[in-house]
Amino acid sequence: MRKFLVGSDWWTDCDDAVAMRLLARAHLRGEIEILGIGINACMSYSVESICAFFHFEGIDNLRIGIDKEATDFGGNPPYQKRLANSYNSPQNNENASDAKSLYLDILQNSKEKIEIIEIGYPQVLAEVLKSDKKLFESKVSKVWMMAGKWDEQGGKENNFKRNERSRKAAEYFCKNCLVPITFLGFEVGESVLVGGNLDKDDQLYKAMHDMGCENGRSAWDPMLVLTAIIGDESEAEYDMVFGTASVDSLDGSNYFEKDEKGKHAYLVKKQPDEYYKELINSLIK
Ligand SMILES: [Ca+2]
Repeated sequence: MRKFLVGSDWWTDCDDAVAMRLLARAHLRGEIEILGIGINACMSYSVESICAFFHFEGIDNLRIGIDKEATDFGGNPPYQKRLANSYNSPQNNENASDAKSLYLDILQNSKEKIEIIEIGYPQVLAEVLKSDKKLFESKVSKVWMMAGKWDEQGGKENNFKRNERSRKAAEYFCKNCLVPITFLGFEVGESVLVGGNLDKDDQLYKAMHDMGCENGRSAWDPMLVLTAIIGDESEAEYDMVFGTASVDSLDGSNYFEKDEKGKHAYLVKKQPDEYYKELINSLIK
């Protein structure tokens, strides 16, 4: 079975929650195994709320780590407080592991190769790579990232450009990671609005309602996660543009040098938006 480490900002936006629903369902169906989750934006209720979310999905005892220094992203998402208050979570920000230590521990102790999904800021990934490049390259077979804006040179997207740490981490990670990376960019998910079909007693509906997005939200994170679960970009109905991605740490802008032998690729939709929307909505309902 394919095994995943999952990084998420689990921050103010609810597209992470839609993505986590896809992951939870795939995990419960036995298609994939989630080995651990690393939260890379630290809010008051981060660990408690993600723990509560997975509890209501039917998954307890997930290993959850958090970057406790990442308190500088701002925002105060109401869905997290509501989730945290609705379940007495055994894990919280105080007793959770450091995300980098969690990743290193899981990589060190895994006999098989692991895939990494990142739907948030890249500083934990960059720190793991920096601290043990050999381990990373021997244990990680592929990285799937929602990041960047690839329909123009110099494009800017939140996960890379948010603050100095995310910008520096993005530059470092793109420059130094020799493991293949598939990027799903801002331009792919923006116009695909998912989650408008949920029942009102569904916790995911409530999270989206808290955000004012109960009629649907851009599917950046869900589209990336679903592609990773399928495990084949073409089967997930995307073309791949291969080459080498880079990020300028001064302003977070991203660039792409096309090369058929490149280790990086960004995704281009093969189907109209409606195709991805209906598929994701059917899987999260
Ligand atoms: Ca996210």
